[in-house]
Amino acid sequence: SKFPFWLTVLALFLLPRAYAQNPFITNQFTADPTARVFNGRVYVYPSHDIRCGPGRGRSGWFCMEDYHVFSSANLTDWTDHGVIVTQNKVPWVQPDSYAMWAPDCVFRNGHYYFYFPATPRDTTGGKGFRIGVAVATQPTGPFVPQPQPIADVRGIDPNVFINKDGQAYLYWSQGNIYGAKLKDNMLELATAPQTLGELPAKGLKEGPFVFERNGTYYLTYPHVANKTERLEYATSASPLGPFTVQGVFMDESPTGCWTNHHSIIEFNRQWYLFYHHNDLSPQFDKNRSIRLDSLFFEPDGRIRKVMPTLR
Ligand code: FUB
Repeated sequence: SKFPFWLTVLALFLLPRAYAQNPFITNQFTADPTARVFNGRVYVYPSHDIRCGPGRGRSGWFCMEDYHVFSSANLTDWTDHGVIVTQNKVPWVQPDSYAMWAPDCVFRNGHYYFYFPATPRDTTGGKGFRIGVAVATQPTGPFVPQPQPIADVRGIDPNVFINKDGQAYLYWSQGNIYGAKLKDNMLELATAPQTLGELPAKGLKEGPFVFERNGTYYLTYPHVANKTERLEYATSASPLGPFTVQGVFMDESPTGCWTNHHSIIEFNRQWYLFYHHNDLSPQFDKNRSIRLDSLFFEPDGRIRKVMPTLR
């Protein structure tokens, strides 16, 4: 009853394909995945792309009206927990604006804080995106939106990092990347917004995601250096910098999805990169889908380039 050699070869050939699973959410379009580990389970908070139509958003552009959360214990079987925040139930959001862009969610003091950008009803403080917070006691909600967006923040792509000393930081983008300390209530800035160091001067930088490993703070971000976004990173000895650019850890897509947007987690002693592409909508890159791949560090702390894997 020895296992035949040819069957071993066949199994080795088939196994990676059998387990490859990108894009890993296929029941809807998803983008901008922020992954977090809560209670030994991975939760992913992405944007939710839909198809625009007459009277529904701006044709040919991003169109998003709500957020779902997904979770998994093994990164293979995913549960869709349904809608957690929807545009017309947030008091400060312009109704039917279809601009619920890239979110984040963190846990602190018994509460889950969900940060999301959207366009406001009241533009007396200026046009453009603001960043709001919704609060829950479970990672799947119900999330209760705050009545107003965070004061003194204008921009998109919120990211929250909680340092090991307990201080929380908010990062966001508005062409460049900005950061500030958050108050303990997680709802207000404690310091004025600031830039973070010598990031590339040219080309859009957005989607910041900050994490710490072995005492080094990594600021990772999509950057348009050429035609489409590639993922780059910078490092610092402190959460607000100054950061020093280190390089690219995911190249531009050869098939031309204009955006990429990511997050990085360590789960069961392995690091993972969550990001997006337009696998389920090859003709229209504003209908995206989220992927994940393993991520590795060199012994000196540099991030090894991630090569996307596909189904
Ligand atoms: O999903 C809408 C926008 O596209 C995000 O806010 C950006 O980061 C880019 O992915």
